[in-house]
Amino acid sequence: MAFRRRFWLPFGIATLLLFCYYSWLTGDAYQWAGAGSLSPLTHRPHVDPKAFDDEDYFWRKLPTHYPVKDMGTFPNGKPLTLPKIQVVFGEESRGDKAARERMLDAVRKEFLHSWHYYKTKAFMSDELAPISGKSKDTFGGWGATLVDSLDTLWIMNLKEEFEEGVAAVVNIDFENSSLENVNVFETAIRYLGGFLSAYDLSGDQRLLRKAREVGDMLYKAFDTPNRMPITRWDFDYAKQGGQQEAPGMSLLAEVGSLCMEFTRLSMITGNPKWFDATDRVREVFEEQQMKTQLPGMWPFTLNPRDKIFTADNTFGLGALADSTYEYLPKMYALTGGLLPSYKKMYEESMKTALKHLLFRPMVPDSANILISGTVHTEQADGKTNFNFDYQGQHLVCFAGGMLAIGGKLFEKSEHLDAARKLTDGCIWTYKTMPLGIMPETFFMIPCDPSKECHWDETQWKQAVLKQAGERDLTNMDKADDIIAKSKLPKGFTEITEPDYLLRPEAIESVFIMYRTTGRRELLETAEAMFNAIIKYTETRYGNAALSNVNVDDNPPKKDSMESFWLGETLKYFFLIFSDQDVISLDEWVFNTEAHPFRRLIR
Ligand code: DMJ
Repeated sequence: MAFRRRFWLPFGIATLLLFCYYSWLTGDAYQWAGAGSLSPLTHRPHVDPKAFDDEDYFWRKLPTHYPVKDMGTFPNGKPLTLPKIQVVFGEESRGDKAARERMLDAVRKEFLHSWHYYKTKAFMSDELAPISGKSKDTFGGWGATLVDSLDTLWIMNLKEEFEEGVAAVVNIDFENSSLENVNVFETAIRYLGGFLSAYDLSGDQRLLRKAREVGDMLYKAFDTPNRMPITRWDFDYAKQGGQQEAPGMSLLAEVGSLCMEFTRLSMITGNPKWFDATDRVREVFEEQQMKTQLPGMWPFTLNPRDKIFTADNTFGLGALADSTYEYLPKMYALTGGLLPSYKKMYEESMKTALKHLLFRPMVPDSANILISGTVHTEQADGKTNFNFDYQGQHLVCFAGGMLAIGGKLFEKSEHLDAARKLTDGCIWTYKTMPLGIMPETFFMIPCDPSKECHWDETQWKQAVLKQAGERDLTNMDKADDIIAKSKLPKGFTEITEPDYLLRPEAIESVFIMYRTTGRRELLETAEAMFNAIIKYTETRYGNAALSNVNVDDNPPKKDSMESFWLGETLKYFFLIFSDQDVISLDEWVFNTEAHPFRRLIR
């Protein structure tokens, strides 16, 4: 016995040491580097501080005018066990699997078509012009399409192209910009988000270094007296060390949706400064939330200079606002539930949105769908009146996915119900349009919520007349004339912007609904959407935005392919046909540009 014990002791110690060394090497250990608390992150590569901690980097060395005095830190404690977001998928027949794999090939092929021409004709520029084959710099000239595409390349298992991409991004120079005025939000979601996600997936330290460079650059936009960010940022002035101030007017989405990227960067590097920067913004959002003209929600424009968000009276979930709301449940998921303020803000905002913004449109097949509109408040005689725009937007299609995630995380069945109906509203719109593609913006007629919702042709025609500004709502000939001239499908009262800009929001929500419900018919929906989009957008050099989807054939194209086509739209199309454990929503959370970040999980 004594011999055995003596023999096993050194062996046991050696094994333990080996295990510790391995854990240190792979980073497969507890980590919220530097911020005080230890949290388990699986499959985290080891972070070598020397690889990214360059004290001499230009944006880091620039003197700070308004230094932070009381740097905030990430909360201590273990991440919570949060409810599962994804459903457990059942067995799949061989035929179904084969059909899915065919779609994966089709999506990958389409990606490679655009990628190939981006590489040969526009590499390192922000965008490829898909008709002329020229290049464009629209987002600082730092290779937006390249950075936005890196994680898609990884996910599609195009590792050679990924390697080539990583080797190229190393040379991006964030000390100079092709734009005088840099959009901080777009830079954060596309570049910082792109680098962080590609790093989270691959563990390549070169990507972390680039993320830190962008992070240090953007951090300078927070060097204002009250530490609120400048959203449209004078790059050269900042570079020359100018004294800055937050603007008196900024767009909601551009102030409210920097937190995921900044927080993830702090989580990985262990430097709390980025977390601290957006946590100060969060404090103001929380403080102002119930004081606005539609308590619970924030208006489209804010005043960061004075930290007052009460002046504007227009509210919605779409353009100008969207990702602020999207990031509330996602921040909670990202940080393992350690920031309850985001849960609270999400719950308050959705209580208001569900009550005041969603409407059921009157449509010929009486489909039970929802659309999210826009509301203008008006204060009169101590009362708030609401003026509603029954407007639908492609951009607002993200909301189904957001409510599905929030509904699962916070166990709210009414959110799951709204998520389904909102996503079905987008699917309905795709199906109803002549090319099978949803337009950018349109108007519809609401059902009266106090009555059963049935199609009424006369009521629709009256709504068309009203939308056109006609006074005589009985003139049915005039209504027929407008309907014929504008080619209005039944249910729509106007198609205000008939473009399709290669946007992802509809397939994003269809993907999230599929992962959260397992409804197989969503795969058919995705296939139909994909086929329609490819049929009409494909060009010799890539895929082009369409300027009118309300035609029977040959939609006119624009010489534009935004980076989100490869970064978002095709990624979501690929993921819906992938196995459910490829970027599981229980391990990853997407930023608003579809870049998956690793969640802090127990
Ligand atoms: C993307 O850049 C992001 O999703 C953003 O939040 C708004 N929409 C575009 C794509 O449509």
